[in-house]
Amino acid sequence: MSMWNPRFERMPAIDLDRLQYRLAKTLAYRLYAFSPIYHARMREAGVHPDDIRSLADVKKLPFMYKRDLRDTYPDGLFTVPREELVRYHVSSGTTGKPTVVGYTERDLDLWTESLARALTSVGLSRGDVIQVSYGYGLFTGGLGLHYGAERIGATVLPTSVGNTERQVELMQDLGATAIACTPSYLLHIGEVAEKMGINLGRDTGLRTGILGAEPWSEQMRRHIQEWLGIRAFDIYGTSEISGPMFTECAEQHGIHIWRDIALIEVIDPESGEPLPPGERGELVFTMLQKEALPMCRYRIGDIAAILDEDCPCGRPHPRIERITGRVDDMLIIRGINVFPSQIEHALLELPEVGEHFQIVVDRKGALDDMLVRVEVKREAFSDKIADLMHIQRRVAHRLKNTLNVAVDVELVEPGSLPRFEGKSKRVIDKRVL
Ligand code: DLL
Repeated sequence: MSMWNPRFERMPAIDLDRLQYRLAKTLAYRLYAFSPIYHARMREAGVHPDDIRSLADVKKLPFMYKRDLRDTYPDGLFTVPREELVRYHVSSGTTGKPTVVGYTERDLDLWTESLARALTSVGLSRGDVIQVSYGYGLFTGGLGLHYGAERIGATVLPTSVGNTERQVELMQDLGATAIACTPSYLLHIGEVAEKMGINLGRDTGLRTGILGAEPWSEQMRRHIQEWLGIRAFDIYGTSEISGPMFTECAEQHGIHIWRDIALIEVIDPESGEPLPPGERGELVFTMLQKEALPMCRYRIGDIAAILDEDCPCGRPHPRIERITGRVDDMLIIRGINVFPSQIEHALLELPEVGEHFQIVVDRKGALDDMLVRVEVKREAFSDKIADLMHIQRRVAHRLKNTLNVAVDVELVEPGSLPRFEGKSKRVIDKRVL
């Protein structure tokens, strides 16, 4: 198995412990000296960088939150002078002000290093043609993957999003072996290709998908792999930690987080207390080497668990399980917590319906009400009402079993729900809270 940077990827755990401790302590000093907000927060918590005497002491440091970035818009959390910045990215977010992130030259270098390791770990190298179909521009996906792919010596095809027929033509003509995009965009590309009479697996050289930027399920992976004849890998990151940074390795089981780059914890989102490996909770990231925008104990808002076992690939870097959703996209339907990813999981187990669905949440009186609209597969579509009602009952039954709450189901015609080029928007929340 090839590694991009064996020195770090195979570093013994004991050395990684020492390295993380030193880097975390340096980070605490950096923030204490250069971040007025975090300085104040440390004083309030009664902790000084000198108090960090072991790796475990990192837990004494106060949390950072997404709202800190918004409250200090645009650059109140930056710890370098403007002249040191070589790039900005901006994340639109769903509510309020966007978040602005900045990078020094070294920050970009480390981001690219992280991706070079990740792309190598999924089996890509010089000789591969990587089609980057994440958006280029303010979003971190396009440029992030672009430089990562160039660093490993692969050939980049920077198609960005949109103009899907042309994406398919170029993929064929230039022999793309890998594509990086959101899983929902790959579904769309696959459908458009089929309309053009092309099956991506059979008629192109495509072998690998680097898919992320939104939650997706194991069922979706299976579907994509079987339908398109490729291996699909999960990639994770957020603009606040740089952008897309970490992927699964060839084992396809959990995303490796490089310990020399980030220290991760999983906490109970209510109490803030640490949770043991294997338990799901809110991910907390401490970025150990970032210069422009150092994030320390950053509550990223995503829900995952740290896997307990060592990875057969031999890298002593912890893995996180697939992200199931965000603390803030959890829907509470009549007191029960529901994640859109559970719905995807359940629907993909039913052969009559497809992967295209939409969730409409509304409030009737004091009660939350959820409607799941799902496309029936062309093969299962029928003009007999009785057939459709049978499918509808099966879907409703399966969803109730998975979610523990009854939801309404509406079947819609194949191809009638929106398709997405970037992140999908599956939830329509009509509640006025
Ligand atoms: O989405 C960075 C990225 C680009 C990741 C390309 C992967 C590939 P943001 O726009 O800041 O950055 O959005 C970050 O997207 O907090 C998660 O909620 C979600 N997310 C990202 N990757 C995954 C994934 C980019 N693999 C937010 N699974 C994160 C589930 C993901 N959710």
